[in-house]
Amino acid sequence: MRILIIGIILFFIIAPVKATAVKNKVALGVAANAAPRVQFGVQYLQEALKATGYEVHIVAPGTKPGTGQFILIQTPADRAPVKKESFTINAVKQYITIKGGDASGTMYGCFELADRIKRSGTIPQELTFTDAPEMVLRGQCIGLQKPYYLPGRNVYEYPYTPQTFPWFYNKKLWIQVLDSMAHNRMNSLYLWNGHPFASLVRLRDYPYAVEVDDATFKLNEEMYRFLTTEADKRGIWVIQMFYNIIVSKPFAEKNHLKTQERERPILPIIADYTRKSIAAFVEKYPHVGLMVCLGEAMQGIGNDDIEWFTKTIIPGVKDGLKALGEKDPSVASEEPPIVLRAHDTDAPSVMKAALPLYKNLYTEAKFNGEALTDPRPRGPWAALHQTLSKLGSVHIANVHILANLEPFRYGAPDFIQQCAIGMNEVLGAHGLHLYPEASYWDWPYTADSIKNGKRLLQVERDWVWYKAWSRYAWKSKRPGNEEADYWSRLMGGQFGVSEEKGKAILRSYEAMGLIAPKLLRRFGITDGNRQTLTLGMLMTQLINPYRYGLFTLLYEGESPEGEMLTEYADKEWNHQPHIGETPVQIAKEVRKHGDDAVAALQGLDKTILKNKDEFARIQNDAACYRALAYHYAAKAEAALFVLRYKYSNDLKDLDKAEPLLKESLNWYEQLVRLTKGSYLYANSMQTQQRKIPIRGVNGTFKTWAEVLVPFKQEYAHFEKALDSLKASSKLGAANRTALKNAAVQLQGDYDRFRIDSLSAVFKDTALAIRSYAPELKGLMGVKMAFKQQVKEPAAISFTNAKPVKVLVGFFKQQKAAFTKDTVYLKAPELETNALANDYGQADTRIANALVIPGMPPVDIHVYEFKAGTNTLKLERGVALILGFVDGDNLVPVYDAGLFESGNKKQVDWLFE
Ligand code: GTR
Repeated sequence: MRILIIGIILFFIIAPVKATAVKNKVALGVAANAAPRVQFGVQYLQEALKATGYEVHIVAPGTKPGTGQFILIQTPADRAPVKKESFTINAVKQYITIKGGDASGTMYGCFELADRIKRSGTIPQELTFTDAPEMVLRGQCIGLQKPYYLPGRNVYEYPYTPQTFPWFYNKKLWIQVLDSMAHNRMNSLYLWNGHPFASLVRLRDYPYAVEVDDATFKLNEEMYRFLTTEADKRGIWVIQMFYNIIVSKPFAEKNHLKTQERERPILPIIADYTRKSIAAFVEKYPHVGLMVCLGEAMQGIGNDDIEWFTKTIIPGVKDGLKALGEKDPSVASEEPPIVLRAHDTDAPSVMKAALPLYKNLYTEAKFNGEALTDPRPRGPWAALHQTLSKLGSVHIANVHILANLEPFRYGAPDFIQQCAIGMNEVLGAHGLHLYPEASYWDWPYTADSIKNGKRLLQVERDWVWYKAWSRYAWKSKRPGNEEADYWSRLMGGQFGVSEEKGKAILRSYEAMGLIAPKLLRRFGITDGNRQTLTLGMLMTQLINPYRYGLFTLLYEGESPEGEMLTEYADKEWNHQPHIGETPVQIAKEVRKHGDDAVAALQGLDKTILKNKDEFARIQNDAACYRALAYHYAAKAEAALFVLRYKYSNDLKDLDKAEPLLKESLNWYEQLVRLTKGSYLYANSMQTQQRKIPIRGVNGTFKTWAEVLVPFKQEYAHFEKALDSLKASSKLGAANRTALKNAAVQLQGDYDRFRIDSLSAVFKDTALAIRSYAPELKGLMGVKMAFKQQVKEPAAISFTNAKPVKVLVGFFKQQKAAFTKDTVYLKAPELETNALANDYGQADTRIANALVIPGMPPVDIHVYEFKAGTNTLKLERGVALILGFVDGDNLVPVYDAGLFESGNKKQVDWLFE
């Protein structure tokens, strides 16, 4: 017994001595010729050990471990096949092995051990740990794009130059970004651009196509090599994305073409130029992948996308490979990977045609459109992903532009984790392609307004965003309590406070993180960046979303089952049961999330030890989110009373809406105050593509202060309308005057039709008008041939002495958004065609304007032309040309409510 006690005492005396001795020296066994990424991992481990107080020596891996601490780092070549990027750490007393399934795995093993040592302050003496990623591709993207168009250029057209993208040439910044990606275990970096080739390769047959000067060209080559080498060292694969069909400006000018034109067929010269550009790129940068967007400048209907992919792009890659093989036979057999985007194309059909030709193909589709709304997409949207993920190639879920999160911070790990689980379980995705959290078009900066004009970096401000997505892309299912501890520790650490206080910060982030997804999926017009959610919505957008080109997929595929405001009001009035998530429920929930977000941070500011300014900004974001939530909630409730009035005709319903509308306006004013001085803008895409709540041309309507003006106007209008309604019950119907035919000389032989009941509208069918919006009466339409429109694009030339507007009727498509309708021409839509507003045609003017029995409802858009000889070009697909009116004729914007099944009353006039 005595001996035992002495033994125990001795053990306690000796043990710490021994531990200190161990802490002093560590030998790392690494091969001198280890792969660069292994060396990168070793370097990180070495730094962690040094920072914890160890003395580190690198020795040959075969060195016999002595008495001290030894860490053997290996990528054994002879192991049974293991998962890519996997690793195992084994620690038995002072002997540790890190074994990677490949060089990346070994690097991640080094990171894992280093992080454990940093956390505990000591080297583990007993550990068996194996890890491998769930998602094989974990990537983030950076846009070589700007918030505005470059002079004389169109959307996506941004040559790589130091003037436009100074950050692209900043090596220090790249290292910071790549380091943070590597430590988050991201393995792919996508660069987005319309037509990057003319900044990176010079073609023998088209030397004039290069669109940067010689010095810049050289610099671009240097930067591209630097970037790909540094990325590779960190296990990151660079992928260059491009849109089709865009050509360089000098190429377009020399060949008298437009740089991009959706209506044009595939021209041999463009195909040849593109094929050669791709070949030259593959030859020059064989380790860079390609991501292909078969849109937005290609014809929507027909087989152009399949043709282009199989006859231009894939052959271009093969040509490049062949040329490479002739120079260096060792790389000839490796097919560089091609990622096909499902955006604006029928990806399943394209893949079907392409897979027999090329094996190394990946697919990619947007997760929740251009927003974050729902972890588990449904319906047609989920079906697209599922179809693609079953092809046998790797399918990647793309968290695209976050149009509903801009510009505030987003750091709700739980919501992100649910999304990663949804990607796996629902969509079958094995890859993640992550956009910046906000300010995509303004990389590398955030929208925060900081003293002295300083800018914050996205890579720093949005660290939670990047860390959380990568963490759950690596492994999605992790116990909730462990996750809460993990994030609380990190968040507390950021501000030098305890884990307990970190928990409060996490609570705030989680609450904030639910507000924007819920708001958009219950009240939004679109999942696209056509709408900036955080700027609010007009009342007419809430009560009549159809008029603004409602993107129904948002509700059918990217939201849990539930009801829109209009459906809810209809069911209430008809005493029908509600289904799923309701607007009333969401109004209540978001108010609570706003309160929780603010409350969790209350008082903490006094205890913050580090990064005080950033903490104050998070507090401000929480207050912004609360104001936003209350603003939307009150406005949605007001909208429900307005919608009720449609059925009840009872002014008391409008009376009930009034104070709620006022309340929402008050909250908006608060948002204006909170964002003034703290944010430069709400949205980073500041071109005319943005429409909701207010058109954002030339950088306007990007702040809350600007949008407050129309919000006040609609409130004032409503008050007046309500007063007059009370004074006289007559005011309901707005007076509308008929539009007048303009004098236009058509070139060619066309039959015309007069808009009236029973008029036949096509040359080759008996389809005829039954009813029409009153202002269309008497307009002279042009009879098109239905069958021909299905097959070919249409072009009508005409001469007009004065400016004219052409009214074009689009049939509402019946198919899901990702497939291409094979009959009807899709109305110009900025979600899939960024040029859709060149003639002012993007907006629906008169919705549901005609009834042609047997045909879908018709929306009218207007194309504006100057005096002279003009050509209206329409892509393939059936549409109506309903007439020409003088340019100064006001075509009203409203919903005529004409459906085959009957008329529907509108109340938009109360607000405008
Ligand atoms: C459009 C969006 C563009 C771009 C594009 C795409 O809807 O307006 O900014 O993101 O989608 O997916 O490439």
